[in-house]
Amino acid sequence: MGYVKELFRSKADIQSAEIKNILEQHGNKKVSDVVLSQVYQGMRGIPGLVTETSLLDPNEGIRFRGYSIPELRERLPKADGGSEPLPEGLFYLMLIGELPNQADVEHISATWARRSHVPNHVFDVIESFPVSTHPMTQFTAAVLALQTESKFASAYSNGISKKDHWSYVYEDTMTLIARLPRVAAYIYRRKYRNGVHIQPDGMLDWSANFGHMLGYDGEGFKELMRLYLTIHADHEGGNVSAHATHLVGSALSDPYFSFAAGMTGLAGPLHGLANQEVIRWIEDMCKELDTNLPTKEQIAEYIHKTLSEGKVVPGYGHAVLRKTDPRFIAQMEFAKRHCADDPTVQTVWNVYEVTPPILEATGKIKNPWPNVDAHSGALLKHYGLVEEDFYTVLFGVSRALGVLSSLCWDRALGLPIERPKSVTTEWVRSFIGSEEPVA
Ligand code: CMX
Repeated sequence: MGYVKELFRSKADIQSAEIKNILEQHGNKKVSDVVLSQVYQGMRGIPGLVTETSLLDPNEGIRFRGYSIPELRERLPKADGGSEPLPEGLFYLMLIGELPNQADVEHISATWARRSHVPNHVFDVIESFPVSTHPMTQFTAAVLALQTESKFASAYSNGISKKDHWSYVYEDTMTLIARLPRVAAYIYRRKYRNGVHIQPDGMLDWSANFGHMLGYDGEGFKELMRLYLTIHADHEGGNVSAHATHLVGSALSDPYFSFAAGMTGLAGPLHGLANQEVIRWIEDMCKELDTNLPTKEQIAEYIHKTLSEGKVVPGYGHAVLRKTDPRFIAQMEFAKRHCADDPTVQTVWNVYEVTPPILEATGKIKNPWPNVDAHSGALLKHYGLVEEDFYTVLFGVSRALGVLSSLCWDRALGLPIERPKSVTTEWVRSFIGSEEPVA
């Protein structure tokens, strides 16, 4: 057993014992009151699951094991000559609960590089799709094709003790994360670069190697990838991709099945696909106005038009956040250092000035501020990655770090199958004491 796995096991053993005590002593303590509007409207604000890896504060934003994004940018180990955190370090932090040192991060990097070989049948599955197929469809199918390698699935069918589930889930997690950049880069090069593929470079860190396989070897892009793959990794447990992964995993579906479920959720335009939608929205606006730098007045008018057509302004709003997303701010800071003159970046900043008061004035949008997706596309575009259909795949590669480290915790803590109660409107009528439909 590698030392990270052993460390994880010892941390999980301690935490399992603590949770047992908590439940014995406080299991009947009331956590919240639930009102009918929450039942109908997406279960907002109901604390209904435990996710150890990160916690979201509506005003402050995300903290990973207690560390904010600015703190992580300072304190996580960096690549030689780089100034952005290595996502390997964030994975270690989410899994173990402590900041890693340089050697820990190098160990994770080396483990992933060693396990990164993708079996040929996965490429065959990708090749079986028409090239025009959306990259998220190809990506999700490729994750399912990788499932043939699941150590958890084969161990389970051979008969293993519940106590050992975590160990196989851990192995699948490490292998799946190791292989995702190669799979994603293959889809990119197939769809947008005439199938001319680039072999991995095992000497590079996970993000730099991903950039290399995509065809972007410049230092700026590698730094962007390190930041991007860090900040998109986790957003506590209730968001669609994290929750879907956790839910499916609770049936003891293996990490490949569970992650594929998370990715089909990430592919929705109200969640991860919003990064694609933001760039499309900006490009449509620029095309309509015949400019690459619309004025603030023109942007305001375009927002009103979007709202009047019954559409959402992509990249704005959030189910939990009530302030500007610190992931947006981290990208804005990166852009200020690397590409402040880029017209799309400037448009994103102008949209940021104009949008919140307009959304606020509608009186119904609870959070008028930008989320992570409002900025990411402009940065990718700046470095030449202009194919916006691919953006959600990048999000997905990053999201694997959070949802799969969480899945290791789920199995190590022996969390049961998830099965909330649902009710019917007929049940609600009788609950509120009405025999007829409420007029
Ligand atoms: N533009 C226009 N209308 C918006 C809006 C936006 N950006 N954000 C919310 N609204 C609307 C909702 O559609 C809802 O309208 P109805 O009452 O007519 O149905 C109303 O405002 C209230 O919604 P809310 O409670 O403020 O927001 P929700 O928690 O229901 O939804 C979210 C959150 C993210 C789905 C929503 O803000 C949205 O659709 N934003 C645009 C898409 C987006 O950027 N998604 C990415 C989120 C981050 C991520 O997961 O990656």
